[in-house]
Amino acid sequence: MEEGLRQSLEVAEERAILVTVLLGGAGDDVSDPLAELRALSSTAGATVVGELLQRRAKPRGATYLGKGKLEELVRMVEMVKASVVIFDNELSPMQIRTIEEAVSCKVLDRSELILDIFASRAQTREARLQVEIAQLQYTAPRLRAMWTHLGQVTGGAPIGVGTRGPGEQQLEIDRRLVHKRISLLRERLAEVQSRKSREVEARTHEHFTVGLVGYTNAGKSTLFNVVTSGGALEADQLFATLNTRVEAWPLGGGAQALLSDTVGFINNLPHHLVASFRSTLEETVRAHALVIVLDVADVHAPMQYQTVLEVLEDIGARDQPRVVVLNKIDTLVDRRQRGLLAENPVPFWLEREPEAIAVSARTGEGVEALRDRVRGLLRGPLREVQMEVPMSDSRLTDYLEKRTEVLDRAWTESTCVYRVTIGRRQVEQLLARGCRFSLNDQPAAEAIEQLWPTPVRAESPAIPPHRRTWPDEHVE
Ligand SMILES: Nc1nc2c(ncn2[C@@H]2O[C@H](COP(=O)(O)OP(=O)(O)OP(=O)(O)O)[C@@H](O)[C@H]2O)c(=O)[nH]1
Ligand SMILES: [Mg+2]
Repeated sequence: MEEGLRQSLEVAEERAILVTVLLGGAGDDVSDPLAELRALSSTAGATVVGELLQRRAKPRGATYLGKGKLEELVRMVEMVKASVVIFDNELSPMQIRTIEEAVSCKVLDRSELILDIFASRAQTREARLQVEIAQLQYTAPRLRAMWTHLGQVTGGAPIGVGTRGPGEQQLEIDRRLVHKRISLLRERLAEVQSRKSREVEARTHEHFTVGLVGYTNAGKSTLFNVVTSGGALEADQLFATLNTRVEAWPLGGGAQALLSDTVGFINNLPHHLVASFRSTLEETVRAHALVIVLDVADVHAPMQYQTVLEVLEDIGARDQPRVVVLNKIDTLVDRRQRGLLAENPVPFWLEREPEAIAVSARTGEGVEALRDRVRGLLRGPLREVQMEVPMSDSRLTDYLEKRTEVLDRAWTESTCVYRVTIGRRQVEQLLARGCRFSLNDQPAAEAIEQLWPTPVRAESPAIPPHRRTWPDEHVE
């Protein structure tokens, strides 16, 4: 191997060949198996100059690709003058090294590519710490395999691992140092996260919080900007958003939620990476309700939805009510005319998710229906009740006048007796604020359970038998 093939894992401005090995009939139903890797590569800044696809029952141990295909790859690299080969499959450190030796250029796998994108996007201190930990965990073993080798070439002189990544001061990485560095970074991250955790907790306590989730590029940030005062980056690239952003979402009728926009999900996300990004997803886990955004104009939407359900299950976001949003409906006619979609996907989705709401975050169509649905979730099922409240509590009477439907009012000497239509969450909120009142002549706290019996939770949507596991983070 030439010196420095893996000095940097960056692919920006490199000429890339994309490779995927479809194992055991995988990808038969997918029209363009390299579409996502292509999008990831261009997001990372690479220019795709060639693509190679192989179907195999299982990977060939040493080189993943079959012998003939590897030779084809070698010729292709020479012909198109590629400087990097990117695999959609996850490769072992040894496989990377062997393939690099064969093709005489840098070889990356999908996870490393995603890490490179995350590294170039991370802006907050927290995101940078998370990315660096993930890179050290995922990349270090691979670098070690290369290390011994490069050590011979350079006489043991330090080699860089990428300027955006772990940083040049870690050039002399060895296993012990990596461990040490990771624990230091973890400590720093823990400090940042405990502060954030408290903030999330306070928010959840005081407000109705809604988390926007979905596959990367589904349109979460665009929807976020349409319904809030905005400020989130929208871009036609994968992982445009890495940091969580929270803004108020006015729901009409005086109701308001706090909406959070966060990092998108992707199929086969590197486990270590997600493990360290879990705190970013904490917002999601704790939200009172989730809005799942789906790009229904994408032919891969069913796989993407499946990924979203799996990730939600994995991070423990299981119990909140969910609203499924079928986004980008403004593009359907055009996409069908151009032959990119065989049929209108909306009926398919409505059959699967009858409560789903079709919207276009771009044109605003359907956004009002979404708002009304979320307002319904905020209030919970409404009940007509009689509320006796102290006249002196002007905050409470003000709340009832502005945020509930008042059907009748009567006054006693010191109280006001309202007939209102109100939701359970509203009542709970008032109690949490320390308001004192009776409901249907009973103390409010007791009446709640009678008026709104806690429902027996329905089974959550089908989750495939395969569940991603969260390996303990380690460098091995
Ligand atoms: N035509 C159309 N384009 C949309 C719509 N919603 C989003 N887009 C476009 O889709 C691309 C991705 O949108 P984002 O809002 O950045 O997607 P995201 O889900 O936040 O993506 P990540 O942050 O990368 O996970 C952008 O180019 C948007 O302009 C829509 O309803 N119609
Ligand atoms: Mg976004």
